[in-house]
Amino acid sequence: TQTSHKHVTLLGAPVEEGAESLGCAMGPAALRLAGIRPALEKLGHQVEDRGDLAPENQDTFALPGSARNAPLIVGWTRTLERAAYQTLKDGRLPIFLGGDHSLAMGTVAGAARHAAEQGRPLFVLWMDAHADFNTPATSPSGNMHGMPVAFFCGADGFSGILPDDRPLVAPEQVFLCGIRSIDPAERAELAKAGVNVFDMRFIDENGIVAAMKRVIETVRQAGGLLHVSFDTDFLDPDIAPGTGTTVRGGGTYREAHLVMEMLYDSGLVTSLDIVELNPFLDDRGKSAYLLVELVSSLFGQKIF
Ligand code: HAR
Ligand code: MN
Ligand code: MN
Ligand code: MN
Repeated sequence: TQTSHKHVTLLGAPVEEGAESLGCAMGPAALRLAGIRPALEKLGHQVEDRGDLAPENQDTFALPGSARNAPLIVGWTRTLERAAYQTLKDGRLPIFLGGDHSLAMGTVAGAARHAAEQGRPLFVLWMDAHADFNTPATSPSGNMHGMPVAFFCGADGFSGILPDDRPLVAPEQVFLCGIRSIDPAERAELAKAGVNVFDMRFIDENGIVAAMKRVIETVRQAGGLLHVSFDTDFLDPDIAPGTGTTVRGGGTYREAHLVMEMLYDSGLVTSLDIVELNPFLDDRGKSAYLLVELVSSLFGQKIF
């Protein structure tokens, strides 16, 4: 509505080298073509599109262990950390158009710096089939889109990417939702760290509303800020085929919309990533259009 409109900034992050198969670099273009800007404007929001960002050059940086394309991903992390921090500081709500999920190393770190400056806790809602809690030491693939949650929770193995005193996110302030694929070492580290996990079994048994109520209540009671990181593969592959690492048994059409509707009603969301859309794998824009629909629900689109 006009009275509660947001000042939204779209930022394209065409990074694809954190994933196994290429194509995510076309994600920002596909989300724009599917109408993300007019969808937000129709809901009364003020929207600026800053176009696509480019990574700063880090081609001398190396990480020990298994981390493919680390120099490039580190460049992206530093660029996106600053972009997220600055956009939030300007009082705007950034929507990062991915790009593979490694981009959240930067976006969440930047949101964490902003939250720390505000003296408020940052919470992260991670909608995903995967936990993305590998490190260069545990990753079976070396793909850095499987690592961002471990990175911003402060796991070992990422030193030097950002200054050592960078604000982290406490694992207890991270909620993974929709999880149905975890690697063995990743599972062990995740449990040790104490990240909150609403896996698909929890959702099947209790409903997605129970999970969302817990997230929203926790953030509200803590007076926190909330970053939502939405991986296309949270969704069931039948409704969102356009992503590189589909896992069957995912979120349904209505579950996904309901999450977004509840988040809108909460008024708590302060930053957003839309990631892992691979238009090369999509079916005539089906996944891109669905993601734009979901963003509309997150920004106030009502059924009735
Ligand atoms: N766990 C696997 C790995 O680390 C795959 C995880 C990455 N896939 C994603 N991220 N799409 O959510 O290699
Ligand atoms: Mn205004
Ligand atoms: Mn992911
Ligand atoms: Mn995933």
